[in-house]
Amino acid sequence: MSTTTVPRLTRENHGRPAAPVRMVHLGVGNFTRAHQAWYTEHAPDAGEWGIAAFTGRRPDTAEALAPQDGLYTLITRHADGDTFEVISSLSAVHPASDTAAFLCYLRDEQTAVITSTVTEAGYMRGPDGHLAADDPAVVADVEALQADPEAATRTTPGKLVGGFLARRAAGAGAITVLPCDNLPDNGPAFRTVVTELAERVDPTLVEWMQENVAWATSMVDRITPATTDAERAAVADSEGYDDVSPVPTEPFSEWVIAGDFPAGRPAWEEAGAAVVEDVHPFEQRKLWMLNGSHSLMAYAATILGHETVADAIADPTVRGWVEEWWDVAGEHLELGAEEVRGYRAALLDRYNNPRVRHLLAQIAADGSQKIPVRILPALRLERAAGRLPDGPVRALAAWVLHLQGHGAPVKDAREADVVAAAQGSVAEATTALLELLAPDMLPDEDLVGAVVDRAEEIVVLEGSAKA
Ligand code: CS2
Repeated sequence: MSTTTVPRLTRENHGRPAAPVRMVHLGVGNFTRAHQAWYTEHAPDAGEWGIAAFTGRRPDTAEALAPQDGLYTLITRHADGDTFEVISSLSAVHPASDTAAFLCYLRDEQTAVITSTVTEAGYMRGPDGHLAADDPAVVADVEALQADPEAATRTTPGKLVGGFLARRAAGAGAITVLPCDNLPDNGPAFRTVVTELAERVDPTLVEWMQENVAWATSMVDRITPATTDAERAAVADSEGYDDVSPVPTEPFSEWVIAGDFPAGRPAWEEAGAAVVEDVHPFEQRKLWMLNGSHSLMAYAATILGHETVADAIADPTVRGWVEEWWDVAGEHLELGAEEVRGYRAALLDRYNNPRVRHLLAQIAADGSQKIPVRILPALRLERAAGRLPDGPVRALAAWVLHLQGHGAPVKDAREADVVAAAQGSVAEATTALLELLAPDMLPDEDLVGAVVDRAEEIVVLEGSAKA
């Protein structure tokens, strides 16, 4: 069946009626659609909790989903076949530039939760965790909001400050911000940058935020590759309708949430989410074990010529590097050894799923934001204990090589800074990059020497892989 002869997916022929908007999502992409929107779809009160989603880096999602009334197909790729499901939770999808719509939702007391997947870079934070106040986009947002509280903004913290100004003016009351990005302590991290931006725009707003904004924290997990024509064709063939924007994902999913929801939230726990007192042990396990090994493979394995996670983990050399990293990272987790073992085994199964084509080049993006939270914390703890294990050192070495032109192409929110720092020898590059992102780890000649050694090894293997 060809995609041109089948009807377009719409609410007239599929899914549920749009639920009233009670949540606003910032940064809608494939991950949100496989994760938060899927949990909302499966909550028993889904009919009361519509999401108004705003695009982030990919405005075309709004164009693709508008003719489909926000509907799309989630394709769950099991190792032995696909299952298809229409997700109806996005009641509206707007381009990031639609400030008027965003402010309108924020003025509505029915809006109870703001979720975000704006990537690590979207928080506009410096290496010390504070707002990157000198960043030109932040400066522009502060000036714009001082001049006009309804101004269009460029950054996520700026957008929230504008939204809170509107909510305060409307007297719409309490709201929860629930970040869904791969950052440690994402709630407090978000609160810090937004509060610091608010202080610059209107210090009285900070008081209002203290009384009215709850900052929840969450760990999110579901491996979700980008969509290709193969998925569009698979939906048309199997389901008999045309969906220009289906989302492929893996069967596994996890969401661990802590925080207060004074204005309510969907019953996500009924859909499999875990609501806990403290997200930290779960988030550390996921960030270090999953995301850390992802970043290691994204740099090191692309240098050896691998394209996907499944290709990379099937290579015994890469698998050995991943295991070595897990040995080190696992030592520092707050969870017990048994749990760490089980988690490692589950990760190997997930990585080995050949039907999830997860491109390493996609994971390689934004290393400046990822290496400091995925790899450096365990390396820092090892150095404090006087050790210098290969696992994290190799990940750092592979990232330095990547910035010097090896393996996956460089795409980074701080591309100009990190590429400039990576000039010169590996030793010089390592020192300059640590100065930029983790100055507390310097000076450390032994570490720099070890990075040089691991980098040399990788370059030798790169030569043999190409031969
Ligand atoms: C990946 C994550 O692109 C990346 O940096 O490590 O998107 C990863 O696939 C998700 O966090 C899995 O939950």
